[in-house]
Amino acid sequence: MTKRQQKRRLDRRRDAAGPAVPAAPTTAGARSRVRAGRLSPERPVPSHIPRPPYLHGPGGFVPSFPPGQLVERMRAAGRAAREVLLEIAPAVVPGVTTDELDAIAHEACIARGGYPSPLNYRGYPKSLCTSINEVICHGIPDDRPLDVGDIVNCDVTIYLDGVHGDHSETFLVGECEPEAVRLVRVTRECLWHGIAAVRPGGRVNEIGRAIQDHAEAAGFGVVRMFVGHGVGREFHTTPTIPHYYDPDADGILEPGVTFTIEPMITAGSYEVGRIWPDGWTAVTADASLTAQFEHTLLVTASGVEVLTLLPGESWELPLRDASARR
Ligand code: EYL
Ligand code: CO
Repeated sequence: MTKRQQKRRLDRRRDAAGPAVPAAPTTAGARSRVRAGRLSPERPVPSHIPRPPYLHGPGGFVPSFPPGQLVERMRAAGRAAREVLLEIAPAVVPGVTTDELDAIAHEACIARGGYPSPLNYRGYPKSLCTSINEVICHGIPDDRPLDVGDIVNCDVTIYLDGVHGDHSETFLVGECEPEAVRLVRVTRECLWHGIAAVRPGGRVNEIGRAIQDHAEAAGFGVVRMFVGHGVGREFHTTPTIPHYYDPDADGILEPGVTFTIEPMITAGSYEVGRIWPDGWTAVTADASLTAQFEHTLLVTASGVEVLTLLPGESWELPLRDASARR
C-alpha cells in the first residue's frame, strides 16, 4: 500500500465504521457501537530519537549491540513501557479522547529517549493502540471522548536502546456494568494464569491451555486470530503464542526467550468480525465486549521474569511456585 492509499483509508474511516446501532447488551441497557472518529495530524518524533528498523528503507542502518546486552536492554525497555502505561492510567476518565491518551503515550516515550513503536509500523498512524468495548485490538486513537461505562485497552510499545517493550491493560471508565467489571477482572487473571504456565523447557501450548481453561470456566471466549509473539530487536517475531490450547504450538520455551502474552477475552463470540476499512480496527463478530492485558516476559533458568513491571512490582516466579499454581 502506498502512503496515499493509506491516507485515503484513514480519511474515510468515519463513513466506514457504519451507523451507530446498539451493540449486544451485557447485563443492563444497550451500548452504542464504537464508531470511527477523526484523526489528529501526525505527531513528530525529534530527530535524536533512534528509529526502529521498519522505519528505515531497505538497506537502512540499524546499530547492533553485543548479544550479552539483550536481556538488560529488554529489562529497561519493559520497565519504560510500564512507566508509560502508568502515565496514561490516571488520564483514562470520562470525557478524555483517545487522541489525548495517544499524546501522553507519544511524549512519555520520547521523554525516555524511546520511539513509540506503533507509529508508522505497517502504516499505523498513531503511537498507542486504544481499543474500546467491542474493539478487540489495534483501535486507532481519535477524537472520540470516552464515555462512562466504556472499557478501553491502552497498548503501549516503546523502542528503547534497540529493543521493544510491549505492555497493555484494560481500564474501566467510571462506573461500569457488573459483567464488564467481571470480564476485565477475568482477563487480567487469564494473563497471570498464562504467565504461571511458563516453565523453562516447557511447551508454548501450556500457556494457551491455562488461559483458555480460566476464560471458559468463567463463561468467556478466547480470541484465536491474534496471538502473543516473540519481541526483542524486532517488534513481532517468533515464537507465536496462542491464547487457546493449540496442540501444534508444541515448541519448547528455552531460557533467554523474550515474548508477550496478551490474551483477548470476549463476553460473547470470540470470532473477529470485519476489520474496519482503516485496515486495523478489529471488532468482535457479534459486537460483544472484549478485554485484553499484556506483559513482555523473559524465560529464565528457573521460571519466568515479567519485564513490563517496575522494580517495586517485580514478580519473579520460581519454577516450584509455577507448578503449584497449576
Ligand atoms: C501486526 C498483524 C493483523 C501487533 C501488535 C501483530 C496487525 C494486524 C496482523 C500491535 C500492532 C501484533 O503485539 C501487538 N500489540 O501488543 N500490530 C500488531 N501486529 C498485525
Ligand atoms: Co504485543
